Amino acid sequence: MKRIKQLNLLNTRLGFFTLLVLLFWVKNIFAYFTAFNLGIESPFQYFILFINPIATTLFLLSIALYAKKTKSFYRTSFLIYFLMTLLLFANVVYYREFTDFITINTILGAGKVSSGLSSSTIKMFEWIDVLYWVDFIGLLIAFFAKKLGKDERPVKARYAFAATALSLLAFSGNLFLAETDRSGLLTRTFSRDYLVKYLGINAFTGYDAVQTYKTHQVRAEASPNDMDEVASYVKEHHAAPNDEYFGLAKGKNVIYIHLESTQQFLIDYKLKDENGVEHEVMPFVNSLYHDSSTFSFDNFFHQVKAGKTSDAETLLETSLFGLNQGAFFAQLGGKNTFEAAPNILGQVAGYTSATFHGNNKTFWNRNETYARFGYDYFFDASYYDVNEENSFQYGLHDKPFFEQSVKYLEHLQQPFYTKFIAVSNHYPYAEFTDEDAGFPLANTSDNTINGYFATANYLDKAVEEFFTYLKAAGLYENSVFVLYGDHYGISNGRNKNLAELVGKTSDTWTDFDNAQMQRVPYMIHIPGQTKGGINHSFGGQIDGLPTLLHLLGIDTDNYIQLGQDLLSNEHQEVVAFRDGSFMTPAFTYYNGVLYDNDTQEAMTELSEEQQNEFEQLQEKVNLQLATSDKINNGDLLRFYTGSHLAPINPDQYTYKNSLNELLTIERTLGSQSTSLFSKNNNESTVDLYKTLKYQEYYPQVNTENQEITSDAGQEPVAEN
Ligand code: GP9
Ligand code: MN
Repeated sequence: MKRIKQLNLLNTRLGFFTLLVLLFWVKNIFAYFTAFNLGIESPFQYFILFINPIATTLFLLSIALYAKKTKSFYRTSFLIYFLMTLLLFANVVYYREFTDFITINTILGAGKVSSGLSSSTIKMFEWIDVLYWVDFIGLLIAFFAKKLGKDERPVKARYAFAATALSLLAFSGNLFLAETDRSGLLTRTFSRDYLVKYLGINAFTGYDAVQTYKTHQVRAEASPNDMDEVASYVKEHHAAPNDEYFGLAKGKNVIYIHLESTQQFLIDYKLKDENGVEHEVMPFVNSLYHDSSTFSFDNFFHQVKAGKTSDAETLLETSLFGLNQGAFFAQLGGKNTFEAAPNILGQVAGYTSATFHGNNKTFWNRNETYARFGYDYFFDASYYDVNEENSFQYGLHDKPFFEQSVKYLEHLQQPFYTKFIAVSNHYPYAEFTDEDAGFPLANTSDNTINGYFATANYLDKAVEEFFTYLKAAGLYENSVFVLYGDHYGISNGRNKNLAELVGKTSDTWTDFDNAQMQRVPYMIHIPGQTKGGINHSFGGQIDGLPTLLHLLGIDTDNYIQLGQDLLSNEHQEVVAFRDGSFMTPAFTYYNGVLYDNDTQEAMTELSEEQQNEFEQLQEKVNLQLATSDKINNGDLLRFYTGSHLAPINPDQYTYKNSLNELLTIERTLGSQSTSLFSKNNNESTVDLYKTLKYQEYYPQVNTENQEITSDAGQEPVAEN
């Protein structure tokens, strides 16, 4: 009898180990499909999802294999299995409430968890959750009832080692596949969803633990003295507001419009189709650009790095840089103290703040970062009707995005500070396949470039429709609009293919040209005033916040901002790129080479005077970047009291049930409510929104003599 038992595979240590690995794997896959929404887009991603629990499960359980004593083998196995199950289970329950995964900070702080838990602990559990524990309990019972034999023989060390080695190998393979599908996964950390989707919950938690530990170390070393140094730097560099413009937009609503991947060269750009007919890419944005109510800038540069969109948000809303490595939002957005625009405007001028964006809230860790920026509301993908037809990899397309946003916007108390993050004009600039197709594609050897103009045109139309609504609804006149490009759309690696389209040649294209391409649109449109125009002053995204605050009549001298008001007479025209390159009206310093902007040539020999000037500029740039890093890495703003802003409690922002919250506020305020809805006699303005597909703007002509397909470059026959 004993013999038979021993032959039974499950009664051996290796058999038991294998059983645990298999059971956990199944549980994990079950959770992937029933509890989480991971946005799987291809069979390849399904494959990665299927295999990703294996490596870490093997690794963790293999630890028990090293135990010699019988008791310690089984104890360790059960313990590890219990902990893995607990982690999975906790994530399942947490996700149900927060649509997010548990971070080490959440566990340590437990603020968010407990605030969610306390309100409805019981409600958070569902019967199905029992499934995560039945196997564990079943195994325990079987074990103590001696149905599961104890194997007294230790696993040979080389087998234990082989299991660990196999798990590491499996992990490298997993990581390789993940990187093939989504490069920069670990360096850029797009979102927690991505880490789980590609590497699994255990790996995500481990990764998060390492990151948390690293940031904790740096922070622990920072002291209030560091803050004093920073404060004196900021004081010295502060550019006083220009009286002519200070307060020009005081009290107005702020509407930021994020023009995804839009470069300055698209402004006034006309794309020639194959018949030589020119098509203006962004006619509506151009009309704003040339309007005397708009402060437009044509030497404005993006300053982002790996955090792309989120870095632009950091720059524009905190006047600090992102990090030189990785995404700032992901690494520190959920941990740091900020003096961000929504917080300042909320506390100083009574603004209500909201971000609108048709992607999941955890992308770029926005949900955690926005809470620390002081955003009252965040309408992410969960607030929109997103389906396969109206969306792509990065979320809801721009036309339905703006259209569906207004049902929330109309309930915001005024004045409000809002940000609309469009996304359709995002790499890979895929051709529209429905009635939104029609704008001509460029004809280069690079499909990414070819599609760029059509998606930018789509964005332009989406913005125009939004403006048309705002005018009809009566929000336009009392709002100030900030339109900005977040970063390049065409990367330096592709620019040679773009050269011909921007009046250059690929043979003579240099890094000088690459640097010039980092210009992005920046315009502040203030209906009713006429002091605008195209300003040629050199500046960057870091300068956005003081510029805007001064226009809103808010002094910035007590805030820790590294940029300078672009309209100030004291504004210095030195634009730092995140890697230490820079741009001034006279020089371009890019990838280690200094160029003369007039000759566009590299300056190989510098006079002593030029050398000095160069060194001074470089020092200035490095100091600005280093100061930003010091603030961000040391979380120095937690020590700063000079701004007199009350500290933020990020746990108060859950970004759930926001519409209900807004309606309650409206009701409570009654006749004092300043929302558009209330001002409109409690009637919705949603019906004022008109949206058309491209082919409705440009109906196809189809007569006997002429047969013109939509992509043959037909001139528009109707604008509306
Ligand atoms: C994703 C969107 C795109 O939500 O904002 O971000 P990007 O890839 O441009 O940084
Ligand atoms: Mn972007």
